[in-house]
Amino acid sequence: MSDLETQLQALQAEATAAIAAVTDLDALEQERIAVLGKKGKLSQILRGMGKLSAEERPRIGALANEIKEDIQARLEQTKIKLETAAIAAQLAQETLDVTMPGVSRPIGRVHPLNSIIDRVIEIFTGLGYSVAEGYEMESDYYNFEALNTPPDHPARDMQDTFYLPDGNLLRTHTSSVQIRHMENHEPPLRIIAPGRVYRRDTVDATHSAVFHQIEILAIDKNLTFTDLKGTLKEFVRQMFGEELPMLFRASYFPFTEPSAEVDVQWEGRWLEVLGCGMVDPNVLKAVGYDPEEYTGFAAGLGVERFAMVLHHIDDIRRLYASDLRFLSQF
Ligand code: 2NL
Repeated sequence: MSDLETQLQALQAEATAAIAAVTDLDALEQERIAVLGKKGKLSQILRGMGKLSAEERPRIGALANEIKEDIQARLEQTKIKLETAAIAAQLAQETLDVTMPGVSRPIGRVHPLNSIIDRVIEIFTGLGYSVAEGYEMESDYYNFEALNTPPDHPARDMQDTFYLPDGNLLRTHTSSVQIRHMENHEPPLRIIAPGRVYRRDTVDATHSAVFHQIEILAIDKNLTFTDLKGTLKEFVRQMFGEELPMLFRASYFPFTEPSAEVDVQWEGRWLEVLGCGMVDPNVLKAVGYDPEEYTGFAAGLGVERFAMVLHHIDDIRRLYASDLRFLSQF
């Protein structure tokens, strides 16, 4: 056997063993370069071909080709084996169990007070009203004086007010918003003023020192109590989802004349839902309107009271407790 033949057979044996021992694709590629690469072991052996006799050369050449093809086939087979194993390992690692329960992402919801406010705003904007906002800290003038409630007026005893050291106060109703709006706009106007208001009440099941009110106000030529009744009737129809028997009971507010409280019959019971009236001429005068030219109607409702009635809530404090067992019911 020629020297080259021995070398070639040794290379085949060595490469076969090395390829069989390889465990990753990088090492396999290194082995390919070491054996079959341009400067690899096979090329080195074949450099000795020049010294062969003319009759030996084809035989050794054929043998070299055979060995080369054998090594190539082993490389290719091992490559496929390693790639398949790599994919299988990756799949095993990334296996997704689609039957596993998902991660729960609780969806928030609108607080019952906000949902009442949203609904009332939607109803009145549908009737052509726009939302007006103002300040929670007010002067005596905007909260009382301009609303026909002079310092010695009994209404000031009825509503216990938070007075601030500087003489300002926390608004007891959102009427001040409407006074400011009237000062800055000419009639006709229709506005709705939702907001937080303050009273010095002792907190119990039906009283809170901070609560929410929505007032509505319309000013125009020739507005009458009938316009007020029609507006509130439509409001009640949309709010309760049906027409309800309504009772306008004569009442008193300093800023309206005449004044009324409105009861609706719902689920077999009479419920007081809001107060209303024709804007007192003194209020119109205070904002510079001529009461001979313009009239207006106004109404106010307590948001907490409405929420309690609509949702059968027994204690106003539940509305502020942020207890999800309560809130998630709405
Ligand atoms: C109630 C009653 C009411 C008004 C609010 C009002 C505002 C202006 C002029 C005249 Cl600027 N009136 N607001 C009128 C009648 C009743 O609220 O029970 N609120 C919870």
